[in-house]
This record gives sequence, structure tokens and C-alpha cells, in this order.
Amino acid sequence: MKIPATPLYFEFEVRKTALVIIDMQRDFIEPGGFGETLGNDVSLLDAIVPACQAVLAAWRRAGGLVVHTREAHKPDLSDCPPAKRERGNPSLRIGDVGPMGRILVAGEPGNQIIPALAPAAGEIVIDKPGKGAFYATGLHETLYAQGITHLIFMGVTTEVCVQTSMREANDRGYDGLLLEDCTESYFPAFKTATVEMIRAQGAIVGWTCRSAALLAALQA
Ligand code: C5J
Repeated sequence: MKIPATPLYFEFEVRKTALVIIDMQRDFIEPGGFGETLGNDVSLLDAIVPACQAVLAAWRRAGGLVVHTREAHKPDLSDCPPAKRERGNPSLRIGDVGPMGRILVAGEPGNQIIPALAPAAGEIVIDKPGKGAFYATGLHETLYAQGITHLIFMGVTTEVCVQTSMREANDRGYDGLLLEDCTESYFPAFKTATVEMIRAQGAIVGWTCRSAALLAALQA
């Protein structure tokens, strides 16, 4: 399959490609979670949900591998470096009790993936203690075992967990494509900058395109 993307066509085989959905969790998208404790307007992120749903449905119909990630810490916070918990001046820190349970802690209501993009049975769900999907998760080994060479990324936030994961993937030899209308930031200027820096210098980190290009190819 070959789809128009920037800066070049993105070529991939569905059987060797995973759709990676980064951190579409209530903690980032709904009021009362981690994103809001940091002072962000979380309503911006909700806007990409319909586009993400369309891609997820088409990818499932095509029989492609799906990976969901969650930024999640163990209840005892043993995998949360003090530097991460203590940084800044949030209204609630990681592990504190908020309206959706403990902030960014595995198993809490706020830490779940939003119902509109809930994982289906058999799909891979990765809890990650860092911003990148490959740090301390075993994701590379899982993908390698399944012969995956290409990754298509959606999710939030563009310049933090999505970009970090794409850079980690790039350094591990994957070709990565970011779906521009399926990722969002609390800071529109940061999203724009991230999309541009990913595809700069001949796809130095990866490719970008809008989801319509992928959907058209999957329907053909
Ligand atoms: C952040 C994320 N922004 N999923 N996490 O802290 O991007």
C-alpha cells in the first residue's frame, strides 16, 4: 500500500504495520484529570475523537494490529521518578486523589481509555511510566515478535507522548506515520511545530498525512 504523505509517499503492508494510539485516556481528555491539573484546556483534545474512531474502525476491518497506550503508574508509584511527581505546580500531583480517582495511576477511572476508543478483545494495551511508548514497556520486543516494521500514530499530546514515541520508534528502525487530524495538543502552535519537525529533512523522524489518505487506501 502506498499513500500520499509529506514529504514522500508512505509505503507499508498492513500485516507488517501497527496502529499505535497514544494515551487517549480520560486523564488527558476529560476535566478533572492530569491534563487539567496542569492548567490546560482539555476541551481542545476531544475534537479529534471522531477522526480517530474512523481510522480505528477501518484499521480493524483491514485486520491490522492495534496497540493502545496509557500513561500509567503503579499504585505504589514505584515507577514514577520523584522528579516527575514533584515538577511544576499542578493543582494535584501524580498519585493524588482527584474527581476521577488517583491521577495517572493504573486501574483508576481517569486512567482508562475513553469509551469511544476502548480497546477490543485481543488488542495490545501498554501501560507506560514514561512519555515514550518504548521506555520500560517491552513494546519493541512485542512488535518485533510479530514482524512489525511500520507504525501509524494517533493520539495525545502531539509534542509530548506522541512525538517522544515516534522518535523512540525511529531510533529502533520503524517507519512511522503521524495522522495529522488524529493528534492534538493543548497548545496548537506546538502541534504545528511538531508535525513540521517530524517530516522535515526528508522524514527525519517520520511521515505525516491526514487520515483521509489512509482511509482511501484502506477502502481501495
Ligand atoms: C503528557 C502525554 N502530555 N500523553 N502526556 O504529559 O502526552
